[in-house]
Amino acid sequence: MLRFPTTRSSSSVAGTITSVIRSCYIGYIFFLGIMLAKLIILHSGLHAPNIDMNRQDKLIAVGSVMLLSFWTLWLPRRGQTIALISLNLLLTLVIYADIVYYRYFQDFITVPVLFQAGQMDALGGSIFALLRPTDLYLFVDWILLIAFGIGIGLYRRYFRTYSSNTTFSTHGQSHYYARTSHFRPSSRLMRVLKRSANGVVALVLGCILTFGPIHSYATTWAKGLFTGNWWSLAMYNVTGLIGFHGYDIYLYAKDHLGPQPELSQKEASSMKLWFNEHNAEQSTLNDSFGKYSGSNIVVIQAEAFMNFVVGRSINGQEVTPNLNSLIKENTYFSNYYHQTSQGRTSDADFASNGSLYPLVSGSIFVRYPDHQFDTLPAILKSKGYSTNAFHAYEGSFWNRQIMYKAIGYDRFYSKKDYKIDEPLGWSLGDKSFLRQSLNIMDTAESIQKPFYSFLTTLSSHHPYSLPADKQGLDTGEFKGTIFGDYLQAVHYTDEALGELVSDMKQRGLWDNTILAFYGDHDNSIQETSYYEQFLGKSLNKLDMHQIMHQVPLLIHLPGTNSSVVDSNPAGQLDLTPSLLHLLGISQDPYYLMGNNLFSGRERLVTLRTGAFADAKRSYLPSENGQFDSGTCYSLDSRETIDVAGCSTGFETSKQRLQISDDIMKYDGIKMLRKEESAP
Ligand code: GP9
Ligand code: MN
Repeated sequence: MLRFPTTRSSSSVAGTITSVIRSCYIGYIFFLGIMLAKLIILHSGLHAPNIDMNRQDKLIAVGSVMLLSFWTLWLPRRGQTIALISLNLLLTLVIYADIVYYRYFQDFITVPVLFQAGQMDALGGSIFALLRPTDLYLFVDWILLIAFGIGIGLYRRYFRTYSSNTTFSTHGQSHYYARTSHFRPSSRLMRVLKRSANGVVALVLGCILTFGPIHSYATTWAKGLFTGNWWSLAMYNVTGLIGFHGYDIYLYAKDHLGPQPELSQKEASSMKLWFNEHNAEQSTLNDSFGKYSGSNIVVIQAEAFMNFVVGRSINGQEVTPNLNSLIKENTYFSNYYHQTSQGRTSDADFASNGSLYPLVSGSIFVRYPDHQFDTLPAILKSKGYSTNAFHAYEGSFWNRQIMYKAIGYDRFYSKKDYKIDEPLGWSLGDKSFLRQSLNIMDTAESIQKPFYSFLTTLSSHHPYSLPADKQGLDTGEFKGTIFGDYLQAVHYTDEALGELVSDMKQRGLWDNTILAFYGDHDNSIQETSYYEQFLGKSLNKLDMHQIMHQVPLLIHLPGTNSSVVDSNPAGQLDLTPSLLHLLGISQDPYYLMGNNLFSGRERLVTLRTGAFADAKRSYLPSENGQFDSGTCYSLDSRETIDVAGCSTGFETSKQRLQISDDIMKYDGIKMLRKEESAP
């Protein structure tokens, strides 16, 4: 703390200011106020769903600053001042780094970002373009503090010169020094006790202010966020910036630090053995192996596009006329399952491109972007393909811009790369999105043929409300319901698919490109009555299970126009092994858990819940996870059969999920590769 002689002559403005600063309460409250102001400045620069911070958000902000700083109240005054100034410096830098990073990536800095070298590439030389003159508001307190420090310095200098010429100087030590240097032991003890109590009060208050509102958010509108953890911005809206970083550090520590879980040699060998057997089973050198070698690949993952609409009409109008006519000339998998979990779109993406099961909790994209995987883009890139991902939304959503780089895409075209000439729903309408994406992959100099392009549509996202001029169906009795809106949205996306196919034909891409089109997951509309009304029949548990878990998969093979309908169960994990097969790329060196859909073998498809389907049966697990409490159905009779009939499939599925979970947890592919390359 700054100390001044407190003689009568010096008890001026500066004396008042310094005594105010000396008061630990005022200094601390001042610090909290400044940090709150800075967090409000940060928030006002985000285009966050919550435009303004509400009162609870501000309580969380103050509370979390208190949690970071309560301990400074235990320090003597000089130490407290130094600690608060240091904390201010540190927090201001964190806030500013987040502001600049957010301007480019629409995301906050996380631990994996810090650890992934090259992550900031994209910022590169453009960092100066991201700075704004108004950023200076963040540093106003520093400027004032420096000015104040200089002022005090000058004042002291002046006062010393002045006092050396007066009788006051002969008094030697100031009153202040006199006070502080002659403490009685009891008053010193009192001060220590008082400081301790202050710190504890700040800690308790910090906990209440932070965790009270967070708890109320997490149990209402943000339910499931801490397990789902789908988007940094959603997390920020619940926890505030400091809470966001705290939780991010906690997650990282949980996954990476502490006693690292190690896979035993025995488990590693059995994992390796499983893959050896699986690859041997799936590799089939039949006629279709390599038949389309060198073709371009375009994969379209369509938002909430379910299978029950395929081939159906409403009021005499087909819901998906374009997909229906494509099915007449291409290969259609009529019992294709989505295998997603909490990671929704990102799970479908990973299952399809990485051929491993999603996590029970959270998204692989968010939790393990730094783990090693064998992915379709990376494999194709190693074979000379240009690999690009396209999705006209914020690049940070589902951590895509980090993950896409990690899994082998040359470039990710996100919202900022599109002209928003057809604003629709969250972003750009699918018609324009597909048109612009095709134009990019066909004409961009950086994209050489053959190419692999992965496109994720968005217009048919929940809650499915399209403007009137985009509604092409007469949904009759469903008009005004979410189900009716869903049919409209799917119909619109189907039109977009139709336009893309014509465009591909016109550009001469249809005959040298494999096109795969599939839905990512269900539409979250759970009411059985809608489906019964739409399909005109009553539905049992198995019917609803299939409706909610099946999405269409269409594969166009260049040069063929015969219709093949494959009704054997299949799933998203099967996409990568199947496309590799068509291109003549052996799956042997890779760790992919899906089936090769062109091997001609019978298949078993496992869902994340432990449900499975093979050619004859379908098993639906119970909530308690016990095998016996689940239900086994015969797919011929569609009636329940003795659960024992599903025991082998249950064990197979359990083993698959376990292996996939071990790969995630132990960074298993990296580990197996290391073993392979060991002498
Ligand atoms: C947004 C889109 C939607 O980028 O992928 O994700 P979802 O909410 O369906 O998981
Ligand atoms: Mn989705």
